[in-house]
Parts: sequence; C-alpha cells; structure tokens
Amino acid sequence: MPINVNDPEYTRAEKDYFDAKTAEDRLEALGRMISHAPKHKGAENLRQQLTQRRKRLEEDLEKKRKKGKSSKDGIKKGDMQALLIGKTNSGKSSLMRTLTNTNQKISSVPFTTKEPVVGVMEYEGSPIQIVEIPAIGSENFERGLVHTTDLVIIIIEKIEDIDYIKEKLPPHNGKEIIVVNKSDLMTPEIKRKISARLQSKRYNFVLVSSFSYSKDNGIEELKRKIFNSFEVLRIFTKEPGSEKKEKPMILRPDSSVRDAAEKIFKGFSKRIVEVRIWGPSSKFGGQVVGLNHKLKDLDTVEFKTK
Ligand SMILES: Nc1nc2c(ncn2[C@@H]2O[C@H](COP(=O)(O)OP(=O)(O)OP(=O)(O)O)[C@@H](O)[C@H]2O)c(=O)[nH]1
Ligand SMILES: [Mg+2]
Repeated sequence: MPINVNDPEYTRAEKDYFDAKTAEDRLEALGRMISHAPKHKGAENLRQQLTQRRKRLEEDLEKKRKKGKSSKDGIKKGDMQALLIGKTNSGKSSLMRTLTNTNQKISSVPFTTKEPVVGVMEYEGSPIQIVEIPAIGSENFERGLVHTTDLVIIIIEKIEDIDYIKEKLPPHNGKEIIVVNKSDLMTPEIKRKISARLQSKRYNFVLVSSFSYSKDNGIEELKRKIFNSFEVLRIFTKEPGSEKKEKPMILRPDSSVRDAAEKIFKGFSKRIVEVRIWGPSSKFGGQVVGLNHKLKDLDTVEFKTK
C-alpha cells in the first residue's frame, strides 16, 4: 500500500525528481528523497524501492559515462592531426569525405554529426589524421580534442562566422586555416571580395567547394596548406642492403638521427653501430654521420645494427 509522506523536504525532492532534465539531477533529487523518507517500519518497502531505483540510475549513468569516454579517449592522436570545426551545416562532413576515406552522413538537417569522426588524408605518402568535431555551439562539441591538436581548420560560409567560432573556440596551440566552403554558390565578384577581406586580416585561408566535381574547387590547395602547416620532417629509413621503407616516418623539426632511431623503438639507438644518410642533409649520398646529426625533410637514413 502506498504511504503518504508528510515531510515537505521529501515532497520537494520528489517534485525535483520528476522535473529533472538530466540523469545527474534526477540522481541528486533521489538522494534527497532517500534521506527524507520515513524511517518507521511501515515505510520499509518505500525505502527499498527508492534505493533500488538509485542503484539502477547509477548503473545507467556509469554506462553512459563509459560510452562517452570511448568516443573521446578512443581517438589516438596521429603524428599530424587536424580538426574540422564549424557551425552546423557549414559542410564539415562533406569536406571530410572529399579529403579523406570516411563516409559519414551528409544532410541539410542541422546537427547531423553527433560524435567525432576520424579519417586519414594521405599527402605524398604521409598520413594526416583529420577529425570532424560535431558543430561548435552544440552540446556534442568536444573541447578536449582542441587543446592538444596541431591544426584547427575553421570552416565558414560567410566571414561573420569567424568571430562567432573564435569566441567559442577553446584555447589551443595549433595553427589555424580558414576554409570558406560552398564557393560553388558564389559569383566571382563575391569570391574576390571575401578573398580581399581575409587577406587584409592576414588569415591563412582558402576558398573551396566540397563537391569534388566542381571545377577549381580549391581542394588541392587546401591539402597543400594542411600539410605545410605541420612543419614536420618526413624521414625514410632503411637497413643496409635493402630498399628504403615506402612510407616515411614523421618527426618534429630539429630532430636528429637519434630521434629517428628512438621512434622505431625505444632503446634502438643503443644498438646502432653505423649510420649513413642520403638526401638534403647529406654532403654526398651515403655519408656516414653520428647520432647527433640533424635531419632535413625527405632524408633517407640507413641504420646498421650489432
Ligand atoms: N553548394 C554546396 N553545398 C554544400 C557544400 N558542402 C556541403 N554542402 C551542403 O550543406 C549541407 C550540410 O552539409 P554537411 O556536410 O552535412 O554539414 P556539416 O557541417 O557536417 O553539418 P552537421 O554535421 O549537421 O553540423 C548539405 O546539404 C550539403 O550538401 C558545398 O561545397 N557546396
Ligand atoms: Mg556533419
């Protein structure tokens, strides 16, 4: 038989419980209901029901939290990472599909993308990780990824979008490229005006159309700008007597031969007896150098081990 509880604190907590908009608020209100529930024997059933309800709510919340984690922490940052950030409908998903191998949904319905989508853009043999972040200003926008990224690609449809986005953008140390999308809808006159405005503000920018079939769509220029913003060294490695590896390793500027060796695996540099290099940092092909030798982009390094 349901019992009537007269405690006003309990009544308020119960109202909050039913009015709660989030699971966290509901759980909080339920906690108050439990502490104000009558203590006498006749209310034993009620107390039991409430604690059971709390247990279920807590389990649901924990599940949700874990799921949320897997989307956030599941993205292992690549050597070169760029985030696509923009308002809803600006064409993030469309651009991503043109740049990479992903196949996410494209739609004029706002807030279609609800979780980050990760793809890879190959540039001259080097993989660049591109991540679409759900629309800025939406509850699914993920701030955490912005702090650590190398490059923020800001997608806009009109110039005013830049201020809106920059205001909401969390602090970060990455570079920025402004991408004006949907240029296929613009007259040459409008394109000229937009370019002049962005140039006067000294933005690194490019006008594109995500539609790959659209002529002069700016996509190749964007790819080049993306790659150039990383300022990395692409280093090919090899063993004596064999061909160099097909794909270069990616190193920070100012890296040495030792850094390259340690990237292969930790402690590898201790096993090396001789290093030869070819390419931009060598005086001649096959020059023998020490572990402290500074590398240049597109060098080939040969490691001879014990
Ligand atoms: N004309 C034109 N339309 C485009 C272009 N890029 C995207 N669109 C259209 O814009 C709409 C939104 O595209 P999406 O790629 O889904 O946009 P989004 O930024 O990912 O949107 P949300 O994930 O919902 O925030 C779709 O109707 C696309 O067809 C473009 O370059 N030109
Ligand atoms: Mg999208």
